[in-house]
Amino acid sequence: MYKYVPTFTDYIIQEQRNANHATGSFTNLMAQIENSAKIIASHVKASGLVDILGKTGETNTFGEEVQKLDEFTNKLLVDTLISSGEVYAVISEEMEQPVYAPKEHAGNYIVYFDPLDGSSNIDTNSPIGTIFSIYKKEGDTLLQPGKNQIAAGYIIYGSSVMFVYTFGHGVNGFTLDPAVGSFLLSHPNMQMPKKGKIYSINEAYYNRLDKGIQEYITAIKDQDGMRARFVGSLVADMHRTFIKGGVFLYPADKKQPEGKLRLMLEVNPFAFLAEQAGGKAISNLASPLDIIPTSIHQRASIVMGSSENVDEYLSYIK
Ligand code: AHM
Ligand code: MG
Repeated sequence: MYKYVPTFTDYIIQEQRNANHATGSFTNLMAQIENSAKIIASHVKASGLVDILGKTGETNTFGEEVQKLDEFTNKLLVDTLISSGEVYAVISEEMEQPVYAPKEHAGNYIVYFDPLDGSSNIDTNSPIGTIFSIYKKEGDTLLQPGKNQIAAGYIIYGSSVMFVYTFGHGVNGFTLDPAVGSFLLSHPNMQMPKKGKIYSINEAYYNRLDKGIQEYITAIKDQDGMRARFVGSLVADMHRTFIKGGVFLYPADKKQPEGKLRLMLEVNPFAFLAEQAGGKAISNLASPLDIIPTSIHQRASIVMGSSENVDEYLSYIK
């Protein structure tokens, strides 16, 4: 029997209807990101072939000169967003400097994105993802605290492709139907379990961690049913945390005193999503969303996931 399932397009149009005074700008911006996600997904799928063709210096099946996948995704997103007419500037993890839209078609949004996070996983066929975070322009600055985000999300290129997204009213997940080419609402109102049995940290850095964090890790190993998982691809590790619960940690340590992950590009979008899914996120005992950023590429420590797991972590640190 036929069952109606809303597509991502249906969903954002509905959002626009629900918003007072919506002009369609945000809907257009989201549609551009969604379309880019589909193009990136098809290239990620063909990445094994692109590699082979790359080695021979040939063009790929699209007749394009072969580029490394992360360079390709970066350029695609920059070009798409800048030409959309909806952005004031874009900031990518792949580029040191922001790119500003030309004055004649500059819009009101600032988009931060990591075009292909976890790209060191491409060679091994492990999941990778795109992360994005959207702000409304306020004055000339690109630096706003994460609590000002109006939307954030990620696309995971795994055994299926999913687009997971919040604009501050819960989190919704859409799965790409490859036959039709549409993202279908498969995970409405995603909520993280209150407590999970998985902890996710690069434990090779154990000896460099603060004592409180070491004690916490040692203690949770004794809990019944506790398991460790670490893909090394933030999108994959966090996607699992949304579905199964648990805690993800990338703390600061002796070698990386600021942590590794980027506040604006990785930490804040996931902190926003985690809170919207009923979870918690903290950086140095406070919400990363309150940090006043001083540079677009600054790093921040992060612990996030199911609320009870994060509270338990805090009880060891405080
Ligand atoms: P990248 O942006 O260079 O891909 O690095 C970010 C990735 C995250 O996806 C992941 O959580 C982290 O780096 C893993 O780092 P490490 O190799 O130190 O464990
Ligand atoms: Mg990254």
